Amino acid sequence: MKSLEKYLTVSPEVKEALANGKPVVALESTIISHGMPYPKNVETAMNVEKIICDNGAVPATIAVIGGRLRAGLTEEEITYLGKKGLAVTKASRRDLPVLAARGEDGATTVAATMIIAALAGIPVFATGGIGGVHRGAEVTMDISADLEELAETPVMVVCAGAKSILDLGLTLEYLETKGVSVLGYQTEELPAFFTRTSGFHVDYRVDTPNELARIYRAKQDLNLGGGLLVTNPIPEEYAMDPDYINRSIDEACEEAKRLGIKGKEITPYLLDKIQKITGGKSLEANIKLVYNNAALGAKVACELCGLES
Ligand code: PSU
Ligand code: MN
Repeated sequence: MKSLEKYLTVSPEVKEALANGKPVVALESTIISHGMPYPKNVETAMNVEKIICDNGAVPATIAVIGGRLRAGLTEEEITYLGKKGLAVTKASRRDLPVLAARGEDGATTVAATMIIAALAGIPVFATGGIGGVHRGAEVTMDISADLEELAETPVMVVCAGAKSILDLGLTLEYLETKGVSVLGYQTEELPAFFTRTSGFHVDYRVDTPNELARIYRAKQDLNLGGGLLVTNPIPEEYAMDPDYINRSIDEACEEAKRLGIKGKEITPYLLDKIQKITGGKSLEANIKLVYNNAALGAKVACELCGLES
């Protein structure tokens, strides 16, 4: 498609895989530039790519570089985004046309990564956590564009649930309204990122990558539109103590409120603050759960390629 080529560049490795029906897993870049400090961010991003390869799929890290929507980055490009950190524009749906027209860089959120993955033809995307309905959203109206994207764009997002920096109950209500199935991988309970439990139920428990693939396929075949949310709990051995992490999150949320931090700054602020309050413990858990999601994403992508069409 000519108009797409004007904006989109798919790396040779990813292009080859897609053309030959091989599994590909999309990865976001806000987690690199705004979610973790350098150099851990780059180290983690490279390990995630390796885990995807080890599980039989091709990684496609997604970002906007020099105005081009990119699927599949080199190590140098990942390092560039990781070093530039917060100086890179955090790019969600609204930011894409401006960055593309101006030739600027952007680190893509879950929403923007889904858009570019869908344009490139990649159905599976693995990350850490998604954005959602923020605490106090009944007043601030702060609801992440990630949720709207899940409603509209046909990409399966594998995450570890959502952090309780969000209102998890309202996030689930929003997803229900938008018709997004929330699938718990080998669990009935919505995981809360650092912990395996949250007190909320998922819509369905799904026990195998094959069934996840079949649910995705059915959604496409039925033209239901939109994506799916797979919530994969952090492995037991890396899970944090719920009281400890929830106290740290509450403290971070109070500090953000006191400082009047709002809009797109709030999520990166809270992630950084929680890392500082926990003395880096939350960062270690964060890295481990991303690895776990990358492996599951690769397995689902493989299953999807194996399904009869
Ligand atoms: N939640 C996390 N880690 C993250 C993010 C969210 O636990 O890195 C990032 C993701 O890129 C997500 C974005 O798409 O923050 C959501 O930002 P906002 O709430 O401004 O939409
Ligand atoms: Mn927001």
